[in-house]
Amino acid sequence: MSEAGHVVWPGAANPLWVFDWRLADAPDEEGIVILAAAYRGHRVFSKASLPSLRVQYHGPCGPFKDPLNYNNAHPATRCPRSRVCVYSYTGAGRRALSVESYHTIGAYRLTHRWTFWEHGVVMPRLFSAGLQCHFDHRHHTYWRFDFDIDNSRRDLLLEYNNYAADEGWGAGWHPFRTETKRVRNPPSRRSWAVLDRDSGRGYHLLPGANDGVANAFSSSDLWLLRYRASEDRYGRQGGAFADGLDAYVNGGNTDGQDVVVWYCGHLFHRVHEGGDDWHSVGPDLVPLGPW
Ligand SMILES: [Cu+2]
Repeated sequence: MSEAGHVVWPGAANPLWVFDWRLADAPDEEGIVILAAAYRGHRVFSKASLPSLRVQYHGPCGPFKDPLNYNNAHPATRCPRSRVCVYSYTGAGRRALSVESYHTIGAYRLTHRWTFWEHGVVMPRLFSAGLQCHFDHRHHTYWRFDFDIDNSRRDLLLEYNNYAADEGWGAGWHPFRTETKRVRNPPSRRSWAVLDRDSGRGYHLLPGANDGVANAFSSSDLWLLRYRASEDRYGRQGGAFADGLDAYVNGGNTDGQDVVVWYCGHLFHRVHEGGDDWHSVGPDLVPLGPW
C-alpha cells in the first residue's frame, strides 16, 4: 500500500509551491518523497527523500537501519484518516505548508516532516522519541536532495567558509567541480549552496543547530555527487553497518552538471533524558538569487 498526492499551494490562482508526494511501502522505504517540486514556477528538486536512517548505540545494542515506510506509519490526531498529513499554518507571520508522517518502529516514535514556506525556505525534519535500548545513541538521518534548479542541467555546488578568499563567487565561497564528501565545521560557519549557472538561482543549505558532526559510524555530513540513476536506490541505500555512500564518490564532474546532494544529520539521544523527550535534526534550505 502507499499514499500519494499532488500539492498546489496556497491555491491554483497564484501557486507558490507545486509538487507531488508519495509514501511507499517496503522495499521502497524512504519516508515521504517529494517529487518535481517547483517554487514560483521554477524547479527546485526533481526528488527529495530520506532513504536511510541508521541508529548507532554507545553500548551493546544495534546498530539498526530503520525504514520509514507506509506500513509503519500511523494516522495522527490532525489527520485521522490518512498516514500522510498535509496542512497549512502560519508561523512568525508567514504561511507554511507541511507534509508529515508519524511512524513507530519498536519503541521509537518518529515524525518525518517537510515544511515549505511562502518565502521559499524548505525545512526537512526528523523528530524522534522513545528508547529501544537503555544507552545513549545517535539516529543518523540521511536525506537525498536531487536538486534540479530550473532544470537538470548546469548546476554547481559551492561551500562557504568565513576564512576562504573570493574566487569569483563572493567572499568565502568555493566551488566543487568534482564529486566530494565534506564534514560540518561550525567555527567557520561552513554551509553549502547549489546554484544554476544560467539563471543564478540556487538554494543555500544551512546545517541545523542540532545536526551534530560526523563520527566514525557516519563518516561524512555531505556528499556531492553527479546524478546517476543507478545511485537512487530508494530505501535500499546502505545498511545498519554502512551507509554505502563513499562508493559513489569517484571523480565524476560536478561543474555545470545534474548534481545530487546527500546530507546527514546526527540526532543524539541521551539516555538520562528518558524516552519522552523529542529531538529533531534537519537543515534549512534557503533560496538564493532571483526567484
Ligand atoms: Cu533515540
